[in-house]
Amino acid sequence: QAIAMLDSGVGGLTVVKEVMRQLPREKVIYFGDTARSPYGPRQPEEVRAFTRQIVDYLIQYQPKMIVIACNTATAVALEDIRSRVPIPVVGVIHPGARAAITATRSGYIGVIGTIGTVQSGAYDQALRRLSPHVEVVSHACPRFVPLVEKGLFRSEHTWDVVRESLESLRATPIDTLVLGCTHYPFLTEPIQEVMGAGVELINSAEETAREISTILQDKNQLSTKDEMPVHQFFCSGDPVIFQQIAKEWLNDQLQDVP
Ligand code: DGN
Repeated sequence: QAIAMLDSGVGGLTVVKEVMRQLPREKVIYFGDTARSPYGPRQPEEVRAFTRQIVDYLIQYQPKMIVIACNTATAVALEDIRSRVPIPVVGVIHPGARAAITATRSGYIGVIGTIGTVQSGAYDQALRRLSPHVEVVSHACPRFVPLVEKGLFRSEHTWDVVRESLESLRATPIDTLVLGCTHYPFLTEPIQEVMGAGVELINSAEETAREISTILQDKNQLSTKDEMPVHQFFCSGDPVIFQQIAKEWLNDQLQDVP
């Protein structure tokens, strides 16, 4: 049985990579809704409907778990999906919030994400539930996802966009910045450079993979197979660019993307 994962596009591959690293025996079935990306500017009801459709598709493979590897979808659809399927459903917001609380020294935490994620207030709530006195500065970066979906991780234009988008955050006293969109770890280098070494970036993928591991362990569902799993990747849009990005990002973790 596989772990089924979904995102609006290639962003969830940042979580896939960490699952492959921490849980190399687990088979992953991934769906990237590249044809309808970005989800960020869409209405919550629409994102919920898209998420349901993808889960209905993935559930045919009889996975042992669903991972919503998209902050925007986690923010508006996690509870809805949990109520619809009889298997564990993991989102990326709670693990990211937990990692940020562990990392911060000053108690000033920045969160960057899509418009949908920032407007939902999901990170503010998750962070304050864990630590009521924390100060949260949230900021939407709607120009990041389209660049990542085109595979433009290191272009001059990308650096300019990152610089412009983070300008207001640089003026705040945050010491920790949550990459509250699974696409953003693709831009770790420019984001870290622009924010400076004094700001720790939080990629929720690591913590999400740990949570997946804990749940599977508790349910005695960790794979014990000796042979390496064959993963499956699907996308709703252009498979060529998706495959290129998946190959580049997952490189050594992957031999071929079917
Ligand atoms: N990767 C998705 C997220 O984590 O919110 C988002 C993106 C999008 O479609 N804008």
